[in-house]
Amino acid sequence: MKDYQGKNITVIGLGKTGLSCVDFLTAKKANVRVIDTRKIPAGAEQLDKSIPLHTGSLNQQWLLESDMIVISPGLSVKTAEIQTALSAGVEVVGDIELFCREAAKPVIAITGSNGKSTVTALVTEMGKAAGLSVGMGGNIGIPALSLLNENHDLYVLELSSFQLETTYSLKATAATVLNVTEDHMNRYADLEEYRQAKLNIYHHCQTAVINGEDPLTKEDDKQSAQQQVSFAENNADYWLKTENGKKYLMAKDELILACDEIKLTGRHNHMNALAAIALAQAAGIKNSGILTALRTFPGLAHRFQLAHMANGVRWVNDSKATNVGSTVAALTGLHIEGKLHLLLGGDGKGADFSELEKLINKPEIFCYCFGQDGAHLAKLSSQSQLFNTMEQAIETLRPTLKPGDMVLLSPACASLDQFASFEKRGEEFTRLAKLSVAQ
Ligand code: T26
Repeated sequence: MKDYQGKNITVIGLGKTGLSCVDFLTAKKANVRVIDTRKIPAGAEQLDKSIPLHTGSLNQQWLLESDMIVISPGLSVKTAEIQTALSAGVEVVGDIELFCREAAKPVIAITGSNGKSTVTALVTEMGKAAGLSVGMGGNIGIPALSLLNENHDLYVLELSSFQLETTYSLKATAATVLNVTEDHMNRYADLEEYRQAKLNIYHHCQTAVINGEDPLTKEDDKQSAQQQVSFAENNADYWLKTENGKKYLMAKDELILACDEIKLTGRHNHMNALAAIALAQAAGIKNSGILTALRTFPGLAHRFQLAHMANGVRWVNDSKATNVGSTVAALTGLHIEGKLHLLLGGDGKGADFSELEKLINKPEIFCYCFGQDGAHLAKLSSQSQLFNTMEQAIETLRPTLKPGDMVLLSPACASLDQFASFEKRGEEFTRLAKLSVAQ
């Protein structure tokens, strides 16, 4: 369905994305109703009073009266009321599906357990530096539908596994699953179910960009991309050449840039850079733009960001580390002169934390655990302390800080048990970090 005029369409889940769906569908002259299971949903005050709104539960009757349901990534398709509507023949899609049916320009699509926002922003900068008008959106915080009618030449979308579960019409020019490590086990039966959602990104794509070091990112026979390229340190199309101890980003035999000429640091970021180059080249972005963006892109807020430096202590905000793989990436190859004071905690979403054990049991690492899964995390290492809140943890470690130390918030958990979002958690960390100068 692409002609929505006169159709009864229920949008489930408000917030920025739900509002973008309402705007899009009302402009298409659909009869729109909105449901949100929250009593007071985010964005309710911005919803036009003429749009019927049901809150606090799912309204099964409204769902069954619908020609189509547009479901938020925040609500599981497995929910009984949604399954009942599906069984009754109601079409259930997400906002990304609506977007894909309309988009008339090439789409670069990016998913993965980690690095997807970084790669999305970097590819966007590559396109812009090459002179294109680039519309960036999706899970990165800008609803994809809000990009339509902005006259872009190219779209770059960050897509979550939840968004990919309800997307059918994506035909990306280039698509990648950057990596698959455990996340969202509170919503998936197992890693394979989560992976299968992510692999949907390759369906009907022109070029699949796979991670040569992560077999879980390879397409299976259900997807069938026209072409496949790989990124990895060795034996890949996009790779890292090492010469006299110096590393270089390579595209086949072509030298792109020395790794020390890019602002992103760490091995995982070299992989992110290779993936971005692969996607950009597959979409025909000129090398001049690719090089400019690689040289200048500073990385994202809340992603291993230096929040404050005082008295020789670095305070690093990696609040975006909402899963174990992300914290593993932060700790791998990290060199610190003094001690590392690591803040861990929040909602682990049913994760297995054991991979952290070998990385955090080191003489120079001290763990400060908090939140819903704090006790679980504190058991992983001998030098750990348990607190209720991140603030209490920081007030305890603050007097012990010495020049050369690092305080790192890389919590391996979602923030939603104690914060509105990982951004708010990162802002709170930064505020507390900056208190350290005032004495
Ligand atoms: O910010 C953090 O700390 C962690 C965020 C995670 O671990 O990745 N987020 C999610 O898991 C997640 C977030 C999953 C969104 C899906 C979607 C959104 C959009 N963000 C979130 C909640 C949309 C709707 C809702 C809630 C709804 S919708 C509905 S109906 N009833 C709801 C952490 O309660």
